[in-house]
Amino acid sequence: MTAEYKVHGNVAVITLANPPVNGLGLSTRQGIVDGLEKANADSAVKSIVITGAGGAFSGGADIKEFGTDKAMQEPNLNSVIAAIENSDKPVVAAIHSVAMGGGLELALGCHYRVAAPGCSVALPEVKLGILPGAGGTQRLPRVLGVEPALNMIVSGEAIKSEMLAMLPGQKLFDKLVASPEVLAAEALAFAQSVADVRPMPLVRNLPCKHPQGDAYFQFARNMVKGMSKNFPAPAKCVDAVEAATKKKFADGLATEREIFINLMWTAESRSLRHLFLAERAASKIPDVPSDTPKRDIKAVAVIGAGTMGGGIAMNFLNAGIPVKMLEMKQEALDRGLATIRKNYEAQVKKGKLKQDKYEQRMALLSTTLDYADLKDADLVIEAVFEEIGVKEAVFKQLDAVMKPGAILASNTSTLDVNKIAAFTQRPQDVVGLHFFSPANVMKLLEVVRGDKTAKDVMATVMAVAKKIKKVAVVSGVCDGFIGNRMIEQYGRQGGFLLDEGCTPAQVDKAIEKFGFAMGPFRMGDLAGNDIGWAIRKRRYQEKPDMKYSKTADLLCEKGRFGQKTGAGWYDYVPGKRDAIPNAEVVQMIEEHRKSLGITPRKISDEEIVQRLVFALVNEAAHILEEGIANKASDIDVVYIFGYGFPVHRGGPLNYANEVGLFNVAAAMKRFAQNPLDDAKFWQPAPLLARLVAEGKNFQ
Ligand code: T1G
Repeated sequence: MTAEYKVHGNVAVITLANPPVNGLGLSTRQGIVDGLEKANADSAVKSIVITGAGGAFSGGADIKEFGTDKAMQEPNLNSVIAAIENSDKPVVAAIHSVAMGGGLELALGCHYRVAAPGCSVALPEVKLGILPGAGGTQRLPRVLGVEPALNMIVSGEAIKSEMLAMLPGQKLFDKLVASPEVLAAEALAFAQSVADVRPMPLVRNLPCKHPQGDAYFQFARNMVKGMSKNFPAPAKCVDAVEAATKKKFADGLATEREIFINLMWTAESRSLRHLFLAERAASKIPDVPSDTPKRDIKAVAVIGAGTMGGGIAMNFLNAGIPVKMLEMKQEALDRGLATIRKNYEAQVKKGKLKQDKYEQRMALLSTTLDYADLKDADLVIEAVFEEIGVKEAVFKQLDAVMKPGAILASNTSTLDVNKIAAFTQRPQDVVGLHFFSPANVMKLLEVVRGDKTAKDVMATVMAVAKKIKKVAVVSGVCDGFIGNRMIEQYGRQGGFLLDEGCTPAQVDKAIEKFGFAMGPFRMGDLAGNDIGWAIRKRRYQEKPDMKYSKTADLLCEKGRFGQKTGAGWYDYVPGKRDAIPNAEVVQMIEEHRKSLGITPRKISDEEIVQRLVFALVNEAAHILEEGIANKASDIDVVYIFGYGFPVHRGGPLNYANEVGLFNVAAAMKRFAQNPLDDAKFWQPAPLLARLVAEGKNFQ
């Protein structure tokens, strides 16, 4: 049972013990009910305490149980809370560290709540596409007030217990103890002090009103509308809390329950729950046990003070890790330092960073022109020009100066990490750390594992990634790793669509309606069309049989590289990012079409989206079966955190599962018959074909 029962004097203590966060899975729920029965049957017991073992009171319902019959099996959480409220003896929740979701709802069902400071209190269900489903929308407004409660429920954000305890008139906590260390003793004493108090207070019996009712909820609905594009849950949170102010408790609870169940079955909620687990699963490497000893990373060196080097350095400075930055020339160093300062000063100006924190971070940064100064770093990351000869020179230098056991990382985005490792005598210490620009902002980090990269190096860099707040995904060595390899197919389809009859604006609008923040052409203008141009030039040499539309080359030959040149697929007004369609570009595309003898056709938004997204899916299937990615959910994580794939779709492979792989393959078969497309590419990857034949999904 994952809830322990022990009697201390005349107080029974039920301790949730379901690591890592005391998720309220079936066995834990059953353990609570059994404990309550025992305590109520024991005449020596006068009151009851419920608390959590380890680092949490409870992180809520067990997310890993969702979608299984256990999640709904009795006693469900509402039944557990009813058992608490119907107890003949007072039940005191002793809350510490984390009280979230169902964990907070459990505490709200108790007669009293004693909290330690520093506890993160939240109803984060909205972040999973649902809403609190065990009375949270009905009880929290009764103890905090309607507005603070609705803000917490709609945002899903955690608030510290001591902050909530200061809210005027709050009835969430009956006592806030001085520190977590005294919580157990104080909760026992509190339980003894209320043993004979009758009637026992119940949150459900408290009044719940808002003085400006309708006007307030109308205001709330308007506020929520803006933040919840593509997500139904936030608006439903407003409905549930409004029900708390207008209905009897039992009816409000029934309203909440109905909304909860409906939201649970939405594709948006399935996507968010998938991503919650996928993001955490990404840090697990099948053949590297989580208890693998890690190297100590106390000091970092960054080579290259350009945009990437500066951004990379900031990640470590933000985490309090000293950084030594190396460049070849002083003016490059000065420029790099100035950029870092500018970035921090902008954050200070916006109130996102305190001046003293900024100064602390800058104090951790030193610079040098001499490789010898790097020798004591535990991890060195090179972010120099993306050319194998330059990488060779750098890694040979590093091999000569870095202390034994230092990790040598390359920020390369396309080059072969095995080749880079072979420039050194220590390939086991070489790894790829592919940051995404801007490196101090983008959360995704592709950790590229060389054939010889040691397991403890992998374990170390995954832990470092978490420390610098990156979402790390392991990739094998191939051209483009996971993300860029897939985006190349996405971009190719974009070019074919132009040749066949679309304008850049039509393609962008279709995929932006699907949920991408930016379509391929606006994205090209942002990143710089010359980057793709350089890759295609390399491709024409390396893979002459790989088909590309020539429109992008024609655009680059006109110097239309995008925002950085003020014009790309679109025009841009200096200082603004609005993409203004350009008639000459459309004419250039039309003339190119004519030169190919192509009669343009009307292409539906649905076909545009399918060709762009299913191109990602098919390439992902190849990446999976080649072992470049360890699992399908890792690829979803790459696309959500690195390429702006719409969160409510859960990532390309989750989306393919939602569409049905049979339907994906059928669409690909249609595309293969289009002579202007690439029939070879649209052959389903063997893994995809196998899954379709077996009627299975990507796992
Ligand atoms: N259920 C199952 N596992 C959970 C979990 C949960 N609720 N929360 C965390 N874990 C696992 C997580 O998968 C990871 O596992 C490990 O704990 C550490 O997580 C009826 C229905 C609690 C603030 O949404 O916000 O209650 O990878 O890396 O940074 O209304 O986890 O080690 O195998 O995030 O210290 C509502 C979600 C559920 C809380 C800790 N509750 N969790 O953060 O560690 S729905 C939530 C968090 C609900 C009721 C409804 C965070 C955390 P592994 P971690 P962390």
